[in-house]
Amino acid sequence: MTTEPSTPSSEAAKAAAPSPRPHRSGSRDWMRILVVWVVLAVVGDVLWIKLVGPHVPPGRMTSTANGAAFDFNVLIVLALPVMIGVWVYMAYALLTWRASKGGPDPVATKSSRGNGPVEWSWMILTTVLVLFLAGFGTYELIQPEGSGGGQGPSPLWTPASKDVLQVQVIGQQWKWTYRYPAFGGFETNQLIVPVNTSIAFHVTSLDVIHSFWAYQLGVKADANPATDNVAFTTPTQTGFFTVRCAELCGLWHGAMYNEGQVVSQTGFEAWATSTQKLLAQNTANLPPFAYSYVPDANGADGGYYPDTADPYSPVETYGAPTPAGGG
Ligand SMILES: [Cu+2]
Repeated sequence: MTTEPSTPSSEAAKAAAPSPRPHRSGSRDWMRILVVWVVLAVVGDVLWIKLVGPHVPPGRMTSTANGAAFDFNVLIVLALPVMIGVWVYMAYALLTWRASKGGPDPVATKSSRGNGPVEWSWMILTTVLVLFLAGFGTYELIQPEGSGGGQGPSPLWTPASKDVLQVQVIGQQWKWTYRYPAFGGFETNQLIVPVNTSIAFHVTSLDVIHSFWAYQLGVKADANPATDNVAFTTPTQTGFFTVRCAELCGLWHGAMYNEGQVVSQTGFEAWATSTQKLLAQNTANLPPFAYSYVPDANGADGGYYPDTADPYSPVETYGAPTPAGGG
């Protein structure tokens, strides 16, 4: 294409004639953008996967934590190229298609008003991406462990394993206690769980609403009074984890935390049987194990009772039978 010298005397001719070159985008521009974009997107994704991916919270301590970290990485690996694409396009446009002094008017040309291929490919690509992520997210919510985040008393999605350890989590102003129905229903403020074992946390509350958040386990479930909220996970590494209350529950909400531990299966067995013996006297004075409780109404005993007005089915379909005397 030829360029026409611009002089004051040729104003009319200039208005009638198509705009002169430098600011029209051609296939060479798109090729350059594509190459820069692909290179930067691949570099960005590889750097993320190698350097950041392995350290993404909440870590790799359980199946659910692993799943959350994996999902986060998938989102980033798909989102990074989109972000880099926008930046590359913007930088290229600013550098190449900007108006130059004495040059043609940059908004006078047809290509500045729209570009069919760019608009269509942007719409189709982003729609496919968002729909794919919606499907992916839904699938990831239920695999591999069922409802990691707590799904009420009868979860739709349960672990494949039938051998599930039941651990009850009781929120109360302002601490967490735990009961182990498979070991006589003793109650302790220590949360000890075995590695490589499918665990069902039965989360409930004795007073206001709390939220059981075992950070490194990747488990967070509402603790509501008179409710048995179930969350599944399988620890895959031993070690310590923190438990916090994640629902503003009163004056000492911020102090409502403790530390739990994932131990070996034999270590757990030894701890649970010895604690059952050690606490036998206490357990005898506790209300029988149940999946939810009501607090002592007049506070005379300072205790709580099995929730006999439980609106839910007393038959547990996903694990332990209803304990004797409970419900
Ligand atoms: Cu709380």
